[in-house]
Amino acid sequence: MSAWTADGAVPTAALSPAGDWWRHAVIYQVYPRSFADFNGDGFGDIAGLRGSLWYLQELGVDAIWITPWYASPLKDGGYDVADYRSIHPDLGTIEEAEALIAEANAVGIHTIVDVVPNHVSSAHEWFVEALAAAPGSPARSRFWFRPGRGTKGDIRPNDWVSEFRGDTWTRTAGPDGSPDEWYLHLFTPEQPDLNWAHPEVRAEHEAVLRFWFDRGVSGVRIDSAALLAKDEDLPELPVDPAAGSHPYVDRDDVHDVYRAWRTVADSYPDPKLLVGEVWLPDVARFAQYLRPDELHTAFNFDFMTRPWKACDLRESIETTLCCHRLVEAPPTWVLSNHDVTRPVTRYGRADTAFSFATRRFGTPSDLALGTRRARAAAMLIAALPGSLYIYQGDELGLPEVELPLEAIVDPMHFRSGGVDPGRDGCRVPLPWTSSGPSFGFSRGDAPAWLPQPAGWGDYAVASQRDDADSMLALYRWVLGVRRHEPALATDVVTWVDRGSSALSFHRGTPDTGQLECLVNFGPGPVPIPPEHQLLLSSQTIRNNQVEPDDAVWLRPPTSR
Ligand code: TEU
Repeated sequence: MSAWTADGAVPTAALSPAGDWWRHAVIYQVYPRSFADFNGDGFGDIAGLRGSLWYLQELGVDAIWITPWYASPLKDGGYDVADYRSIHPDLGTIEEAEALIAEANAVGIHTIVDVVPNHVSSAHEWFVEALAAAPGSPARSRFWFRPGRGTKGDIRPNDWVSEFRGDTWTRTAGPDGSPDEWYLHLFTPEQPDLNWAHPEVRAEHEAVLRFWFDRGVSGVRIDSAALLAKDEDLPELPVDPAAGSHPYVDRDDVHDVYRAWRTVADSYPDPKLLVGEVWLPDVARFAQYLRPDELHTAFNFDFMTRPWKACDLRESIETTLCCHRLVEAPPTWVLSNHDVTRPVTRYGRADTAFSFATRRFGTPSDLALGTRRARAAAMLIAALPGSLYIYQGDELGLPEVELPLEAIVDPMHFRSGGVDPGRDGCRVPLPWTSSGPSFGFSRGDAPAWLPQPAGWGDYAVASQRDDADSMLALYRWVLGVRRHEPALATDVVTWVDRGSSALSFHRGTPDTGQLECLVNFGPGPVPIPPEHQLLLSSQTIRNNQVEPDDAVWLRPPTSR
């Protein structure tokens, strides 16, 4: 069988001009191993992405962010990078990556690649060299090697807890096999942390940025961006650290790194975009990363993790708009990514918030309800000012998959002692056709690298593409209206009172024309206000009412 392909002509478009395209962009996150497999081995590849650009054009995105595609032992889905200048052989070659970037650029799609500066793979040549070198050697000083505590050195240097749970130190062995120093890893032992006080670490990453910028990428997504700088004494965690004084989260000197990166990014004629993965509860500290000489944007995890409640989401929107305004950075809106539970599943649960700490097997979800809410959520975020991120498959309404235990590969699952199902459930390969051995994901007969559940074909691109009621059709409408609607190009958000269970705001001004977005979070219907023209709705509107968990975009009567 062959993968389903578009029959229509592929429209051509020029890349949007230099400048601040990213302020209003729709950025589609590609997890390449799970997107499309054209060489037929069961792993998605660059060929599959190149051959599917038509789909992203049709969807109407401005850019793609590609999660790590580099050489890697895959101990953490590629976030253990062994070599930034080569592509993992399952995915393709550096020449194919260059061709993809050029082809995407030619059809108006910017490319963003992932950079993982906090750590490298234990297979990276620097770490291999460090292990072979003696304690105190220059090769070890690029990492955090320390002697253990206690008379035998067999107690780890401190008790920091891994971002993936468990401890953060692994003991090495000397050439004769005897126990030696320990090294720090905030994630898995196969991801040793780099020492960002070391000039070679800084220089190498700036060279990596140039390597990819020179190949035509428009920006980088920066992994775990707030974790790089460390207190060189590696002290135990204080009980209640003051902002900026935590031993490794959000230290003040991390900003020097991004100021230097901004200089690199701005040295190009078409300035390059820096997008930070910054998980910080303190919005004022978060905003500091977005000062004019640092990152351009950062993911809005506050909004992403909130429950499906009008007051919570309104509070998050207000805080977001306010903290970004202070530094004149555009907000971003994110419903999910490759680390978190899919929205249609999350929004159908009793607890609709997201937290890494509470993920459990067998959590029930009402998928019909979750899907209804995810449709409304897509309309809500697309109506807000700033840029949007869409994680691959959310536009198809894919649910989180609970994989059989033997299929799980995510270290988060294993490091939780098997309690947390981990993140594989949102990384299951996309269905392109309603039938076939891998639902069109693979052009060969190899099974998809993560098993697709029965019924996966119901979500296929081919089945949704011509169905006006599908999630895919809704996303295309939403992005199409967003692209052309002058009211949505402004920064103006004016709240409108439609009752306590609705969230409603106007965009635009009398000059641009206005658009009202109304989302109903309550148990009963909300009437469409008189004389408002319906532009778009997340469900078919009956009796002029917005039903619970639905959203509408309206044209107010005084507008235009
Ligand atoms: O995720 C970072 C990550 O896991 C942290 O956000 C962490 O959960 C947070 O600091 C908790 O406060 C990125 C990638 O998105 C993920 O896929 C990788 O596994 C991870 O980095 C390690 O590179």
